[in-house]
Amino acid sequence: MDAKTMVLDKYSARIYKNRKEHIIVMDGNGEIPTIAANARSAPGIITERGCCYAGCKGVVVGPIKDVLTITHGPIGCGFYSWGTRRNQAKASKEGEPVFVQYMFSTDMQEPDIVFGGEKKLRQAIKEAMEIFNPKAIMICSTCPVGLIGDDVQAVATETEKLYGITCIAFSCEGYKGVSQSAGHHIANNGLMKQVIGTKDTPIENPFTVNILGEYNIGGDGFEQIRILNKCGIDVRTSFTGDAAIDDLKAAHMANLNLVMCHRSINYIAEMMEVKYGIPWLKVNFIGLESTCNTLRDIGKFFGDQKLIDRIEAVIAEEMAEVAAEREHYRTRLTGKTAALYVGGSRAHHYQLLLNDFGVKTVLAGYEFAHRDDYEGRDVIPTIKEDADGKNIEHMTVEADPEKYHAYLTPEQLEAVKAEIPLSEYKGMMHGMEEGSLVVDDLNHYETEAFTRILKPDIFFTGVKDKYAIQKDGTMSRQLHSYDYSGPYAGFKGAMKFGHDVVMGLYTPCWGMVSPPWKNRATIEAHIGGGN
Ligand code: CFM
Ligand code: HCA
Repeated sequence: MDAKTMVLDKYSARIYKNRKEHIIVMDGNGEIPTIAANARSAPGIITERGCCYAGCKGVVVGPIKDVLTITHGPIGCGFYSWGTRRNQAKASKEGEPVFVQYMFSTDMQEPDIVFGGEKKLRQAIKEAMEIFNPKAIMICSTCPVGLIGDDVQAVATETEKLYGITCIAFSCEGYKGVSQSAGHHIANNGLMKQVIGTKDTPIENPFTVNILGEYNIGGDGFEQIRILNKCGIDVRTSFTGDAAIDDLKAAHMANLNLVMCHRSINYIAEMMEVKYGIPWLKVNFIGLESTCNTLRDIGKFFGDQKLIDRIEAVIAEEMAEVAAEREHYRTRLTGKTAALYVGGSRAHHYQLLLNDFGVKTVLAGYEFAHRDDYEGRDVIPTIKEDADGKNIEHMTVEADPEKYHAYLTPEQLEAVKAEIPLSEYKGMMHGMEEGSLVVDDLNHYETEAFTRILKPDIFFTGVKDKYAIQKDGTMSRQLHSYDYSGPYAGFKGAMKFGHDVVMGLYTPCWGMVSPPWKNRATIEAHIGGGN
């Protein structure tokens, strides 16, 4: 029996039918199969997914450093999203605030659920103004807020008038989507409507970009900006790692958007292109080869010979600097195998970094990606409207008569599109080897089962399953938080990654773990009811 059949075999007929569409065995003939994605998780299954609030507050809104974000809801939601992704941030200049290490919440109690929570929200805003005097406040709603009908939008409008600051409310109740993905969309809409384009700070350098979908986990964004600056490219802002609200407001003045994590930010990328004329380029700073390709693509977009030469000089210098260290890790890692299970883009990006060190991927999956993230952007017209789509506004924008600007003429843009991934990305399945598995919404049972069958040397995943995997005798590293290491992006980050993986794999402890399933009988049962 192959791995997929062995794992599915334990399911009842109902769950089998559901899950079989989410698990693909790559056949290596170059054709990209269809996968079921962005659908509700099977009831009763222990999924690793998060909620809509996590996607909006935890991922997109939370990292904005000088905005005070209030979680309107019971304390658990705020606690869960309190700095846990280790988004790094430093003050833009002396005296400027950084709020990311705080967690602000209205701490709703039963009486607030019964009598309404708006009063408590107003009080929280008043306290926030008195103690911190922020230039902007964002409100993120959790499940009960939507259920009892608090009008958070009205409170935000009132706050703007009362205190003369920017205040935005996000109705990102956890239940609004099947996963974090819905929250990304809601956050994107809010930023597009009320932030981007509201401050016209001109750029000083024509080679000025924004980095979209970079949240500065472990300082990844810092390393990307270091490299870009060295090439002579300015970064107006990241979305939203280490971002300052005033820079986000003036993001529409940049000449190119670089898209790191397309899953979480493609909505803004597309809308900024239509409204402000800024093309977007899919980039990847994870992996040495990927970083070099990305830099060369940016050079091609701007088409300036001096810039192109500078980029080549930076690549040569940086690659020479890491050459010996890379070889050290490569000799220790070549031939090892890995499984990766992360949110919506890292399971792809990190396969390329692993390739740099000769590590083969045997399984890769996403928590909440859509079909295009697996299969490639060209399948978008064939995707059926999903559960999230019905709950979330599909914003349409038009060209802004005053702020629209184009760095390239339409003819130049077409010509350069033939060479670099402008407005497009290939899905994770492209390039995955014959026999490797792609699994959408991997659950706890499948994680354990696939680990035992495929026996990867290392399983990259998150906090919910890392320890179960390690107790099973397989090394696991968190690709969300980097286990508080990093950065892993760019040239220097790739070395840090190689270092951490070698350190972990060459620790003798893995051979000493004796998982219970090896020496004790385990209960065998079917999952999902039935027999
Ligand atoms: Fe994008 Fe992210 Fe990811 Fe993501 Fe996330 Fe994240 Fe992630 Mo955790 S935005 S999809 S919603 S790269 S929080 S910084 S690590 S699951 S793979
Ligand atoms: C989230 C955040 C998360 C969780 C990480 C994990 C993150 O999905 O709400 O499960 O280890 O990166 O912090 O993805």
